[in-house]
This record gives sequence, C-alpha cells and structure tokens, in this order.
Amino acid sequence: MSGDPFFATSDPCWLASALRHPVRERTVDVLGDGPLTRTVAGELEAIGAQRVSRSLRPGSDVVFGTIDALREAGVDPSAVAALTERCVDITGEGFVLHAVGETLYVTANGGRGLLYGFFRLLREPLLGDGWDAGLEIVESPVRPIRMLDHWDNMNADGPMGSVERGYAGPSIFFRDGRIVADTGRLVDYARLLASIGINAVAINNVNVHATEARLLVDHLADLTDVAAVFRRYGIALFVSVDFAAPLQVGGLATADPAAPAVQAWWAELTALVYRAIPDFGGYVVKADSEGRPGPFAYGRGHADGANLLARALRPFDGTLFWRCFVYDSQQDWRDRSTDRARAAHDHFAPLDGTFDDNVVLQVKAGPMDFQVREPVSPLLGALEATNLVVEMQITQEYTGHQIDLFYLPRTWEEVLRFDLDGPEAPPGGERTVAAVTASPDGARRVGMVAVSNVGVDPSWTGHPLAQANLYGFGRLAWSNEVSSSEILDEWIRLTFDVPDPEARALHEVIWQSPVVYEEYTAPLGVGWMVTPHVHYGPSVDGYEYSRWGTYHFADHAGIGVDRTVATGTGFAGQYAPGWADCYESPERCPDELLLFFHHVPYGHVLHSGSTVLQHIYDSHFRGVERVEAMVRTWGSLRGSVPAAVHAEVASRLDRQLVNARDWRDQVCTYFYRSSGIPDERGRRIY
Ligand code: GCW
Repeated sequence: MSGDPFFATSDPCWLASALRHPVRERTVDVLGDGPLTRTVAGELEAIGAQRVSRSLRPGSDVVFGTIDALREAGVDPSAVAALTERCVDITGEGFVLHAVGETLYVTANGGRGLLYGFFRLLREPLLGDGWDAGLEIVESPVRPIRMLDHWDNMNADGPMGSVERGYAGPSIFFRDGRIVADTGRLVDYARLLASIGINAVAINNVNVHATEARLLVDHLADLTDVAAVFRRYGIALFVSVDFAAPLQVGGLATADPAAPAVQAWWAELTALVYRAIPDFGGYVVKADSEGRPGPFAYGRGHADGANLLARALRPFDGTLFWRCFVYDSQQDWRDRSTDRARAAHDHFAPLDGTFDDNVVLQVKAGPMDFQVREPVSPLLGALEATNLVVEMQITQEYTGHQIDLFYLPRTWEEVLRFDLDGPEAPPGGERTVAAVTASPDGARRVGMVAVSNVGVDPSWTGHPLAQANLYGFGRLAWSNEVSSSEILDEWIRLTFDVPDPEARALHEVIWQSPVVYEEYTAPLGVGWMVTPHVHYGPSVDGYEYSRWGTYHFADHAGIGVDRTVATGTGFAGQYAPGWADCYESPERCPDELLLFFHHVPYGHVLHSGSTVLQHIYDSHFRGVERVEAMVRTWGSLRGSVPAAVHAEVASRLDRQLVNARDWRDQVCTYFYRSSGIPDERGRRIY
C-alpha cells in the first residue's frame, strides 16, 4: 500500500518538536499500568526516548504516573505529599508538572490527565537548559467538552469516503463502503488530537445519508475498532444519527418521539452499542434542519426529539448533542418578514430548561452560518438552564477552502471574549462566551465543538499552514488563559524549528490573514456574495434570489439588511439590552457589522470616516495589496521552512492572489455599476 495516503503515516504537524525534545535524552520512569499510562510509555518510545523504565529507579530525571501509581510504586513520601496537595486543585483531566529536587514529576488524578501532562511536557521548551527546579505547571481544562465533528461520508458506491465541505482530500475513516480502523493514520490522528486536549470525535456527517444511517447496525464491529484506537488517547467516539432511523433502519411505521415503540427501538439499539463500546460518547443530531428529518413531522418539538435520544443514552451516561442550526431553508427571497438570523433563538430560547441533563445544545458561533464576519449568536446568551457548546468551523467553507490562508483562532477568540450582557459589562465578567461554555470543575456538560478540517492529504489539512487552525482550536477549547496570538507563536515554534526573525515573519503572514481575507470578500458583515454551493470565489448576487435566506439587498442607492427592532426584522432585539441598543443604532453599531444590522445609503459615513462605498473600494484594493505582500514575505522564507511546505504554500498563495483579484474586481465593479459613484482615488474599476 506504499504511496497510498489513506494508509500512510503522515506529517507529525506540531509534534515535529517532540522528535527533538530533550526528554528523549533523560532517564524516565513511567509508573503504573493503566491503559493511558501504557500509552504514555509507548509515546515516549515512539519519540525516541532511550532510557525509559517501567519501574522506579533512584535518581531518575522524570517520573510519570497517576498520583495513586506514584504512591504505590514507593515514590518518596514527601514528594508524594507535595504532589497530592497540587492534585487537589485539578479535575480528572488535569495534570501537575512539579520538580522535587532533581526529579521532575508529571502526575494526575487519572490516566487522561497523565496523557495530557505528557503532551504538555513536550511543549515545554525550557528543559533543554537543564531542569528548572521551580518548574511548576498545574492545569485543568476549562471546558469538559472539547470535540471535533467530522462531516465525513461513507460513500458506499465509491472507493473513498467524501467529506462535505472538506478541502484536504477524502475521509480518513471511510473506504470501500466501510470504516477502516487499522491505519497508521488513525493512530496518528488520535495522537495529534490528544496532544491538544481533544477528548471527543464524531466521525460521520451530521447530514446522515442512507448508508451512514445504518452505521450502528451494520458496522458496529468496525466502530468498536475505531473506539479502541481512540480510547488509548482518551477520546470518546460519537456517531451522528438520523432522527428517522426507526423508520429507515428499524422498519417501524413512525419515528415519533412519543411512540413507545420508537423509544424502545432507540433504547435497544443504544444498549447494543454500549455492550460493544462501554465508553461510547453518544449521538450528534441535525434534525428539522436543511431537509433532515426531525420531530416536527409528528407535531413534536426539539426538546421531545432530543430527550428521546438522551433517555436512550442516560443509563450509560452518554451525551446527546442536538444542533441548533435550524431555520427555514425554503425561504422565498421576496419574503422580507422572515430572517434566518433570528431562527435559532426563536426556536430554542423558549425551550431553555426543558432538556434532559445529558442533552447538549450545539450552537453555531454566529446566527447565520460560519461567515467571515457575523455577530455572536444571541442564543448563546439565552440558554441559562441548558447545557451548551459553541460550534466553530475549522474547515474553511466560507473562509478560503484551505487555498486562501485564514488563521481562524483569531476570530474564535473574538467570539469567546464577547460579553453576552453587553458592551459596557465589566471585563472579566461571568457572561462572556468563554465563561458560559466553561465548567472548570468539569461538572457541567459544556464546551466547544468544531467541524474538522482534515482529510487524507499528506499534510492533513491541504494547506500546511491550516494545521494551525486545528492546533488553535484544541488550545482555545482547553484554556481561557491563552491568546490566539500566543497560540500562533507556540504553533510556529513547535512546527518549524526556525530562528526568531523567521518565526516573526511567519507570525505576521498568518496573523493578519483573517483581516486580509475579510478585506477582499463580502464587506462590513453583510456575508455571502460567494459562488453558490461551492462557497469559494465571488458571485455578488449568487445567493440574492435563492431560498437560503442570505441576502444583501444592494440596489443603486444602498446595501445591507435592516435587522433593527424599529424598522427591520427585530433580530437586534434578541440581545441583552446593551447590545440590542448598540446594534439598533447605525451610529453606534460597529463598522464591521454595519451591513449585518442596517440597510444604509452608499454615502453613509462610517466611524472610520470613510463612506460605505469608499470603504468597499479601499478595503478591496488594500486586501489584494496585502496578499501581494504575503506572497513576497513567504518568498523570503524559502530555505527556512521545509522545501515541500514552502512550495505547497507558495502555490496556494498564488491561487489566493488570483482569488483576491477576482473578488476585488467583481465587488468593486458591481458597486460602481449599481451606484454610479466612482472611486475617489481613481483606481481601475471595470
Ligand atoms: O454551512 C452549512 C453547510 C452545509 C452543512 C450545514 C450544517 C453539514 O453549507 O454543508 O451541512 O452548514 O452545519 O449543518
């Protein structure tokens, strides 16, 4: 199978640094025999550590073990006491790195924490200069749920599984109409995810097609094998299920959540799954959304649907993720009273508190759909008595298809810092998105979920620099303390072994990428203007007369969507008063969201001092210039990063430049022709 990327082991990504980590030269004892402790021992070997022992030796440099294992192995009681004291402050997933005398201990309350502590040590650069006696890292994840959703399909009729909105080749899970667990890839993937703290993965598309609806029934043995690989890395397996499965798969006459036969069917199926996979995570459901079946067909609501599945999972402590991406996808563009942005809040806010406690509502970060710029979803502020996760998209559907560079963590950080209570709320308040998705003691089922960006591409992500997005997601899901800029530095240091000036150049190119992309695409928060279905490249009116509820309403005089309470769709009123007031007013609304909330004339003056139209011209020309500069900077890095990476990124940047010019020219021309107002600076518009 050599050369077949599906089976090949692949790019180590940020774990490249592990292969040069100083721990490899040290004496290391790994104590205890739990499954995840064994993983740590195996991983040490895999990175080339030469002096690893599975029992306690006097004077070892590093000792790994859960706190119980350290105690049982007879580690010096005063060290155990010091470590135990620190372990009181961490959850089952947390860890302690603490030096006592000449020995560095990596310990935890459980196996997962120990594994995370191991990967944390691999990120620690200081160790090259000898042990820092003061080294002390005590950490727990701030979010219990840190999950990836794959939109991967099985494609029973083809050799490779496709990935919906995937830009890195076919699925890493599916081939020849089945799930393939015995690939080096799967282990490599689990390792990568564990190294950034991901603890749950749903392997199939939320749009569950006929074959995948039978996954749990026809492919349970293969799922069991996948779960076994994941388990070694502390990852729980989830499956997306079809709400109509009792009909489609079970042969029942209904999928009505109130029907006892339907309840029994889900309960039996779920019990069967747990017999095979005792630590199975649970289900993900997209229901009554974009044509997927759901409880509405039976006159039932979302809570009835979600609780049905949650009750089947309850005896096993499984979790049910119910997506809130629910809106009318059959809208008539002539209908100005329906607003897709309102839909999630309209559907779910009134249901707050009616979901079982193992239901988690999965809310997209914005009210529309992973656009380059959207406000934060007001639904995130409306669920006070319901578990929730915020859903991000790592795969670059609307953000450049992993052809154009786009460092997503920078935008996710803005979402996380958003204070749901209003712009005047004191900093560090309790109601930021970061806070409502956190549960530092691990007691609540909340967290962050993202749509994966990987496929069988040798770099995993198509664009080698898009690895930073996967890395950054894991890091932001884990901690509220680390910034997306620090994460970028970390990622650069771990992935590329380059001196400071080159690291700074890399940082600059990647860091500015979301700003640049926003400059040359849809302006001021209005969204879309993309090629329909494909979602790459410009088509200003591509979705203007469609059924998807995604309009910009541009005419000869102005552009934007009136979502005010006073004269528009009322969406602005879904926010807490501080934000509602801010968004309601075209004077107070932030420039970057102006056209999301208001329809304004082209001559409307922004806070920046520019008119809306001149801003459109300026930002589009600037965006292209900045891509040209990115191309130059990248050129200067030839010889500093591996040649293959350099060439791959260079060729993608060339395509990005073509794309940016297309956007600039189509957008500027469109608005020049509709408004008749020329560019103040007389640049070439067609
Ligand atoms: O962004 C849209 C995508 C669909 C996707 C849907 C969703 C999985 O265009 O491809 O379907 O969102 O999130 O369910």
